[in-house]
Amino acid sequence: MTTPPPAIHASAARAAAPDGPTGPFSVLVVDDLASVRSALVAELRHAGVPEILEAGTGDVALELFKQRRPDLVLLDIKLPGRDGYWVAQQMREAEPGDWTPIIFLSGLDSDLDVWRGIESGGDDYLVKPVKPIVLVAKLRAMRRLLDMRRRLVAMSAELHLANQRLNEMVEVDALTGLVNRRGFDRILHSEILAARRDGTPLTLMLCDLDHFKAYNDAGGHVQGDACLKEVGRLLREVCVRPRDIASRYGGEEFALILPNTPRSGAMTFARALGQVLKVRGISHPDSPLGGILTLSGGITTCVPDENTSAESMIMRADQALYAAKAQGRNRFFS
Ligand code: GH3
Ligand code: MG
Ligand code: MG
Ligand code: MG
Repeated sequence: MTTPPPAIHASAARAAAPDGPTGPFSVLVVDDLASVRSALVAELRHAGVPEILEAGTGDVALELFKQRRPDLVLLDIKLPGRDGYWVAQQMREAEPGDWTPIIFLSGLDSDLDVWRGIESGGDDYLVKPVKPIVLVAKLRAMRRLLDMRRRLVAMSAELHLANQRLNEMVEVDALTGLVNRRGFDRILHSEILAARRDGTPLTLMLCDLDHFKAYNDAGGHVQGDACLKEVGRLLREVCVRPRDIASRYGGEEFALILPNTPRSGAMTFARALGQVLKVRGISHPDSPLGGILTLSGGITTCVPDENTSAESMIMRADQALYAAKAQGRNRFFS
C-alpha cells in the first residue's frame, strides 16, 4: 500500500479520537524501547488522543492499567521480565465483566505469535513497524466497539431499572396507591419467613369499612372511590414504622402487615387507627354508627412456626373480623 496523502492521513487521524458521548479517549502504550514509545506517542498525539500513558515493563503497565483504567492498550510482547502475553492475561483478570481493547504491537510475526496474542486476551495484533494510517484505523475500529459496548451496558442498566419500576407498579393499587393484593401476598409470605427465622411476633390486621354499600348507594361510586382513597391515605399515616405495610386487600377491605408487633402493640395500632378515622370524620349519614365512616378489624398475632402459612393467618384474621362485625362493627377483635 502506498503512503496516503497527508490530507487523508490528517483527517483520519483527527477522527480517531472524536469527543464522543463516552468522553475522552486514553491509551496506554507499553514497549520496552523508549524510541518506539516516543514514535507511538507522537502518532497518537497527532491522531488527537488526549491522554497517553506509557510503560516500559509489564509490571508498570499492569499497575497503570489498574490505577488509571485507560480506554485502550497498545501492548508489546517482548518485554524485560514478564512478556506481553502475561500482561494481557493479567489485565483481563483485573477487569471482570468489563472490557478494555488490547492491541498487540510486536516485531514477532509468526502465525503462532498472533494466535497466542489473541488467546491471551488481545483483540487485535499488528506487526511492527505499523503504518500510522493502519494504527489509526485500528484505533477507530476499537473505539467503535468500545462505544457500542458502553451503549449496551448503559441500555441494560436502564432496562434493569425499568424492569424494577414495572415490578413495583404491578404491586400498586391504582386507586389508593397502597400495595395491592399481589404485593400483599408476596410481602406477607416473606414476613412470615422472616418472623419465623427471627422468632419475632407478626401481626396481620384485616379491616373492612362499615356499611360501605350504603355510603356508595347514597353518594355514588365516584364519591365512594374518593373515600377509599382517603382511607388509604389515613392508613399510610398510621403506618409509621418503615416495615409496616398497608395494602388494599379487596374492594373496601384493607390488610395491614405489622412485623415485630406483639398483640399489645397491635391493639395500640388499632386504637390509633380508629382514632385517626374518628378525628378525620368522613361523613356517612346513612351509618347507624354516629353518622361518620367507621371500620371493623380482625387481628391475628403469632410468632410463626413451620405450621404458619399466609392462608392460616388470613383465616384467623378473617374470623376475628367476622366477630367484630357480628358484635356491632366499629371495633377490633383478635
Ligand atoms: P359491612 O359493614 O358488613 O362491611 O357492610 P358493607 O356495606 O360495607 O359490606 P358489603 O360487602 O355488603 O359491601 C361492600 C361495598 O363496598 C360494595 C360496594 O358498593 C363497595 N365497594 C367495593 N369496592 C369498591 C370500589 O372499588 N369502589 C367503590 N366506590 N365502592 C366499592
Ligand atoms: Mg519489546
Ligand atoms: Mg367487605
Ligand atoms: Mg364493608
